[in-house]
Amino acid sequence: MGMDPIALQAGFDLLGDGRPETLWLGIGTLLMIIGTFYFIAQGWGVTDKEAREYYAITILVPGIASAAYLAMFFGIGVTEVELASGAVLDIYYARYADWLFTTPLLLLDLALLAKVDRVSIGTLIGVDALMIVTGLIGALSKTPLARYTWWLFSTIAFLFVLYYLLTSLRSAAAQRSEEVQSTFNTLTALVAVLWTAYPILWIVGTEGAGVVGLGVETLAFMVLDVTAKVGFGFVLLRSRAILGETEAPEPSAGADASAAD
Ligand SMILES: *C/C=C(C)/C=C/C=C(C)/C=C/C1=C(C)CCCC1(C)C
Repeated sequence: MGMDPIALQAGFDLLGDGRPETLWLGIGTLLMIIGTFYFIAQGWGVTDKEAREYYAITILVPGIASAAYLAMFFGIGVTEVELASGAVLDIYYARYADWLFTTPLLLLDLALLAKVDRVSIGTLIGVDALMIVTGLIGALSKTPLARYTWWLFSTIAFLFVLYYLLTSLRSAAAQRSEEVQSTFNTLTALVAVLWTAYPILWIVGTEGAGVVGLGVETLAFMVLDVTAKVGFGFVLLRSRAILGETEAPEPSAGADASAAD
């Protein structure tokens, strides 16, 4: 079993089942688990009510992704799609299950920072879910026309999400403290750049034109996923922006919360 340059480029068949991309899926699993436990350790003992909300949401994101990556590593959540041309594609659909839950949670973090109302949160998350589901339909489609049409549908939904973040949410965030504004702007820039890479990778990768092979594509999705989840959480949870506006206990909080630190 020599490691020729091509094998190095595409990954390494760790499980011996003919899937060299398991190297990247295995590394992705480890990094997501490390991120999850790092955030848990960081959040241990945090008492601020608002901060705890951000911790709960942000810990769930790499937690869910750990499960999806581990499943894909073991070959669960992957299916063969036979195209009209006769070619057969390996589609890791577990990604879409991961993204269907994790992208709304990431957007929820931003919506909480901006303090927008429930209708705005619902709209943002609804359009985001539409983006993921239409992407999945595209990945499972059999003809190039169908695949590119669903990609376009999903990409339009994505542009709505981005537009909403950069307009409504951004102006809502502008009403809040300096700390919140700067964290919101950093995270939104991170999302704008990283999330834009997903539709591009999909269309040049095996789901689209096939310019990029499955090994390189799996590696690139892994780097994007880890940065968009663990990197995002790292920036958010280190910021003082997640602390409640007043440290004073609410009237209903009970006697134990009234002792000032
Ligand atoms: C942690 C995972 C994240 C942040 C995933 C984000 C995924 C996207 C922004 C995916 C977008 C897609 C399109 C806009 C069109 C093609 C299909 C998708 C699902 C790759």
